[in-house]
Amino acid sequence: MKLYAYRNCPYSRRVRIALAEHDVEYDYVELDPDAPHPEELVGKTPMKKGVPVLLVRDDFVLWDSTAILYWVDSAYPRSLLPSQREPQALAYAWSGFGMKLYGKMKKVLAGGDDAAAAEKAIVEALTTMDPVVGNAWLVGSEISIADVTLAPVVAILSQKAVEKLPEKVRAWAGRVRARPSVREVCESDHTEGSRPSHAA
Ligand SMILES: N[C@@H](CCC(=O)N[C@@H](CS)C(=O)NCC(=O)O)C(=O)O
Repeated sequence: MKLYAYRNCPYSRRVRIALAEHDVEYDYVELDPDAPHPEELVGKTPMKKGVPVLLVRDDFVLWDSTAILYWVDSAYPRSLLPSQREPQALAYAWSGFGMKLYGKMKKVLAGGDDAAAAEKAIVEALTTMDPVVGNAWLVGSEISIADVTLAPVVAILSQKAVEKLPEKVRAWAGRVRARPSVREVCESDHTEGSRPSHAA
């Protein structure tokens, strides 16, 4: 299985964190989102460029992070999707909330004039979570796609920004930032190569 992704792309990071949580082995191929797709993908998606794309087999290619997350969830053990109807619906809601912050996350990572304002906007959005954040993960006692979707955003915040978060959100953000899958994906310079199944 091959994942075409880009190191600073939040959608790619979301997929990579989920694959790490599921302990899935795959080959990672760094692909500039604005570069044309390689021959191997041409004619297998409705796009000519863009990431992430998961090539499962030559005749099964997934090109959307949400579809990839759901497919991986049903194809591998250890679900990140709550099985109960209500927590599952909440996990979808949090995923939507998280993805709305991806544009701001990209601006922070890009640096430049907009970066500080983008980080401030992320802190403001995360602050609104305070009344609904509990002592564990966003939905229930296990990490879910809700946390995984917000993780790329939470992981790139400066320490100063984290300190501005209200207490409960800050504690949750600390759990997310300390998660091995999140550190592996968001802190490393690792790009090309294969991601072996977890040894540690
Ligand atoms: N809905 C897609 C969005 C992915 C996305 O916007 N990726 C960006 C890079 S972070 C991209 O490929 N942009 C170039 C393009 O879409 O052509 C998903 O969830 O995977």
